[in-house]
Amino acid sequence: MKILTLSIVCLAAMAASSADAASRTPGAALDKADADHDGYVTRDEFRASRAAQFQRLDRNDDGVVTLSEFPRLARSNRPKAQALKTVITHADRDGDGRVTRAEFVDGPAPLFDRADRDQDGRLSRDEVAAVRDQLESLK
Ligand SMILES: [Ca+2]
Ligand SMILES: [Ca+2]
Ligand SMILES: [Ca+2]
Repeated sequence: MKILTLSIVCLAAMAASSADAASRTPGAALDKADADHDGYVTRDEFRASRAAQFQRLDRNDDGVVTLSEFPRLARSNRPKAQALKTVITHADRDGDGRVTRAEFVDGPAPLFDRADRDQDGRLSRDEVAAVRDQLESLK
């Protein structure tokens, strides 16, 4: 349950940091990850979407994300700042207060693992829909 909560926070932060209104829900973030639009989100596509996400979070483009990159967010929007803090804390596996690209992009993907019910390494529309329902029922 803890892992699922983290995934939700993670996706919420992903959605929050995106300027694209269509990606403001966790489910939409997953839909968006299907880069070749074949109806399946593969592990590579999921990873690529995390890489894109990292790029958006890394505002000064130094390959490291820290909370100090979001001074305005921290002041103006508490829930988002809290979500971001949680994401950074969990992604920061060596605990140095900075999240590197490797920590963020190559870290474990509990949401993907959980959503991939038949464990074929890709998420079908049904699998994405099921996890979206789950996430939305927890709101
Ligand atoms: Ca795909
Ligand atoms: Ca770190
Ligand atoms: Ca699957």
